[in-house]
Amino acid sequence: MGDFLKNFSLEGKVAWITGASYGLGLAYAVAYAESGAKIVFNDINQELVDRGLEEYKKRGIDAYGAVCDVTKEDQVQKFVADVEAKVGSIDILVNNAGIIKRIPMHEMSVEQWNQVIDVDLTGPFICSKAVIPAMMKKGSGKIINACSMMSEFGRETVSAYAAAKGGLKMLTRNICSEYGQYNIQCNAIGPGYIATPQTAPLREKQPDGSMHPFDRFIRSKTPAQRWGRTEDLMGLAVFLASPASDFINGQVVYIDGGISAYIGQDPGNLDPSKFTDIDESTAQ
Ligand code: NAP
Ligand code: GCO
Repeated sequence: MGDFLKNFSLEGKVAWITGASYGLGLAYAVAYAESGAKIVFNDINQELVDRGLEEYKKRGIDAYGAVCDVTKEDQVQKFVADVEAKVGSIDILVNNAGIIKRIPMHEMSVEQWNQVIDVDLTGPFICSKAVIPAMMKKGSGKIINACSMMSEFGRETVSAYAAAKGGLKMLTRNICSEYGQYNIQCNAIGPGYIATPQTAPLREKQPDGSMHPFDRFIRSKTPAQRWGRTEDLMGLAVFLASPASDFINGQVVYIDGGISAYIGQDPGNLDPSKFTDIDESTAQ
């Protein structure tokens, strides 16, 4: 065999995944570590960072983790300086940290709106801004943003989240436009409905033991008729961080079991006996 597969290796790279103590961020980091990268992560408080460090240790991954709020530019600049001194210059940034507030728009306060925009849109701006100068100097870099179905679609109660994730799609294109000449690629992963703590309220069983109505709704919208698993996203995350994707820039790639290609079916046609249940203990 030739050297082709080496293009997918992250050997020697430093990868910073924001908000990666659990959930999708943890899955990206595990995939990167297995592909040879050194892992750096932050989270919003020490308890979460400790939880993350424990998770990485359990998997034999020597990760660097520290508290850093992605909405605070001074904290982010300090985090990046510390990483440069202790681990090395950042080659790969995944803007994963995110929050959602499910509140009807006419009942949402400006403060709640701003919180979501701050974490989900301004956070990626602040973190990208902090790593781009070193990437320009080095002549290479990968930035991967966490887009969503809500980068394309709306739905009840998620106005701020949809506005932020739609904006993040355009920030992705703009980073590509501005920094492609420095061999920096900025792309986004657009997950469908993935089983993590963020989506757990949408799968909660009803008091009578039946499935949450949203669970049936999502299966009826998804040709695969199941929720995504964090492992479903690992291959794309590695590809977009690796030299194999060096000429892919400014794109959002959706991993959604087909949701965005499908008009959906009447939920009443589904046969729940064929549903594979989510093992919530793995939805972390
Ligand atoms: P998650 O389970 O809620 O994890 C997000 C992480 O970000 C948490 O550790 C969270 O801490 C942290 N965080 C929140 N605010 C932060 C801040 N200001 N600074 C630093 N860290 C912060 O989310 P997930 O489901 O893994 O999703 C990860 C990303 O993918 C998010 O951007 C999400 O919007 C996006 N996404 C998820 C899905 C899905 O179906 N799960 C689909 C599409 C897109 P706390 O625990 O304190 O909140
Ligand atoms: C919601 C969900 C979504 C997903 C995801 C879809 O309430 O509709 O939480 O927004 O988390 O972003 O891609």
